[in-house]
Amino acid sequence: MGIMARDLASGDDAGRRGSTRRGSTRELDARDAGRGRGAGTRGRGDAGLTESAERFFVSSRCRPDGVQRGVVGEIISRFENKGMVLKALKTYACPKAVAEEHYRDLSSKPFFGDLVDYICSGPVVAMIWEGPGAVKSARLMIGATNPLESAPGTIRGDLAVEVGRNVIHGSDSVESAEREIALWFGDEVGCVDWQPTITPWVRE
Ligand code: IDP
Ligand code: MG
Repeated sequence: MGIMARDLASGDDAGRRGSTRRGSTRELDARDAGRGRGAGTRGRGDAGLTESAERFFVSSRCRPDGVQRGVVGEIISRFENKGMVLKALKTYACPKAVAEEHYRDLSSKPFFGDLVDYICSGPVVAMIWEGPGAVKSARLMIGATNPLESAPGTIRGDLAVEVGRNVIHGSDSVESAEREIALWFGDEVGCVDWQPTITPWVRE
């Protein structure tokens, strides 16, 4: 079973911060994710995953300074302009347990505590983007972890200067994307199964 934000957040905390969950929540787990990849199939919770498309989890970590700089719109524009499809979006006050689970692979790092505190310190805008090769493509668009080493033209290269304030998180593999989608959107709130009418002009 995938771990969901609602499993990690305490009852009151989840109710207050998790906001607008549906009455009946559904969980996206590895089986669901796999089901979604079959040709012509639509697994529950797959938010419209198609055979040639990957989903990609992005959280634009906008603290008050980031919001004032308008980086959420900038980031959305970049993925939209690339031709990726926005499948889900929500503004979220991240509970500490979700942040710790999200970054569990970094739990031994000295900056782990600061990183978790940072993610929880202001609103996070979480998104699911879909498109062919979306994970690799979006990682290229995001740029290197250290913004001073991110190429100009990348999101971090253009919008950030500090590794601890590098504006955006992006999944580093298809597997982590599915894990992160289950964690942040397991209840499917904000997920929409749709394709833009312009799709034939963007994809063969
Ligand atoms: P990524 O965000 O490019 O995938 P990761 O290695 O997964 O990079 O690290 C997650 C986040 O942890 C980074 O985006 C950054 O905010 C923070 N981080 C990584 N390395 C350092 C560091 O050496 N010092 C402070 N923060 C770091
Ligand atoms: Mg990472």
